[in-house]
Amino acid sequence: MITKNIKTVIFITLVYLQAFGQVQNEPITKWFSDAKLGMFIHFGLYSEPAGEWNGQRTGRGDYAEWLHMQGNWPYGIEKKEYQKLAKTFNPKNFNADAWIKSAKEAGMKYFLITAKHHDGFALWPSKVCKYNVVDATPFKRDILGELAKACEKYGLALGFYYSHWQDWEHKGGAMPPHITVKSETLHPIVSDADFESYWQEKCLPQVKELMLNYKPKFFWFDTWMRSPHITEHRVDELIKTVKEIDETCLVNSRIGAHIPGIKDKVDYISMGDNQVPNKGEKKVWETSFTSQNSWGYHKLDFKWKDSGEIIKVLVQNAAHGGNLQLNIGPKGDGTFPKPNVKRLKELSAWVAVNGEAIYGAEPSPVEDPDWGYITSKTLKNGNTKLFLHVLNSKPGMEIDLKLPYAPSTSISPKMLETGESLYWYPQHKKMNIVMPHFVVDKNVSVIEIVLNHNIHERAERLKKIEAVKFKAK
Ligand code: H79
Repeated sequence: MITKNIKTVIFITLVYLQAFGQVQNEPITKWFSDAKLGMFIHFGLYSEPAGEWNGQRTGRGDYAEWLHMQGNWPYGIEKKEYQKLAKTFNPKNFNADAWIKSAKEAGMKYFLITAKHHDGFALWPSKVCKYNVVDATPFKRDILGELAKACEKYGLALGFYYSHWQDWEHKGGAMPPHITVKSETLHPIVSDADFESYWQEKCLPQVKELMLNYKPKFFWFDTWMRSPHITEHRVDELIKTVKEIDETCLVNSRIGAHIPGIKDKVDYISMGDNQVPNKGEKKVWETSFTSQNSWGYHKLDFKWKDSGEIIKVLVQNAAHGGNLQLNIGPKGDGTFPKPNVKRLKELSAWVAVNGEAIYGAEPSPVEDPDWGYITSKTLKNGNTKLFLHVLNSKPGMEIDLKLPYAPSTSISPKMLETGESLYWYPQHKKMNIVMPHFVVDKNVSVIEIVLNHNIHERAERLKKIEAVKFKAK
């Protein structure tokens, strides 16, 4: 009798949890906002020439993935000529397991790749268009399929960049406005009717194909502020194509960057290329940040960002509720360039000791200080833990932490990496903290502070008390 009752209680509880519990209420973007760090890959026919055409460095802008339009500067390369690259595309050292393993080791929680970039070439055996890695190249392997398997093995969420607007293979795909101006004969302006045929024949069917074949967790579509042909109606159609198959697959705002109110239609916001904002957004967001100046591997581009800069962007974004998507352009043989190998290892070392201050962390509960950034977590007991990310720390340097109220003297700040307790003294609504005499990390040193209360509740309560006091006056 008793066991029967217990069973009934458990059953009812389970039903209740299923229907109303946390699992159901969790937003579909939760994994993405917790992730903080992802890997972005630009890989395609352009990876082998890597920014060079006929012995000439490609033109203005220097984006290797723009070779089709930037080679033979200023006219761009003829389509037939560019597409010959497929005949020699053979990244024989490509190893999906190695890519995803290094992403995992560097602390990346998800993986995003150019399934199709502007040149219109597909990295999977698309039944929709033969201009793809299996039908058009000697390599003949399903790059996306191998990566999807590796992502599953290492527990990374998989996402696809799909160029839905620009497509330089299909006669109806959009062309960059500046190139059509230079050479109307090489690159004619596309009419809306032609674009519609591209949209129905290639774009929508390929996105559907990607959804069904590889079950991605998110898409990264790409427009800029002026993107003719991408109407609100077409954006709605594309979102529907994704969501009809999987409602939880996330879509980004650059599906229609120029459309008013676009942020309300999508799941997450994509900043402009390499744009690192000074404040957050109402929704979760990300910065796609490339390792060189170019996105695809460029052998003559030596503007490699160092790991210090990358880690600083990571903490700045985390403090404002955003992710960092670090872009890598693998070389034509399918391996990562040496500077990337080094930077991934440096990133890996930093997140190995400071990951707690990033993953699953919330934006700074107080305003940005001038010495760095702050993230926070709410502990199981409801109290707040703060992480102070101190940039370019110097021995014995003093930093001040402004709080919404006078700090309690029982607080004990510690270095997250070494455990060293730090000397500090209170001032009005402020903690003055003295940094260690041996610098812990020259880029970003993290201090952890466990408060014995919840910072938001405490601030709220104080505000109410102040309001009552004000009325009493
Ligand atoms: O995939 C990467 C870029 O290829 C793509 N978005 C990132 C993630 C992108 N393409 N164009 N843009 C972003 C903005 C437009 C840049 C342009 Fe230019 C300036 C087009 C012509 C002048 C850069 C420089 C591209 C060609 C030359």
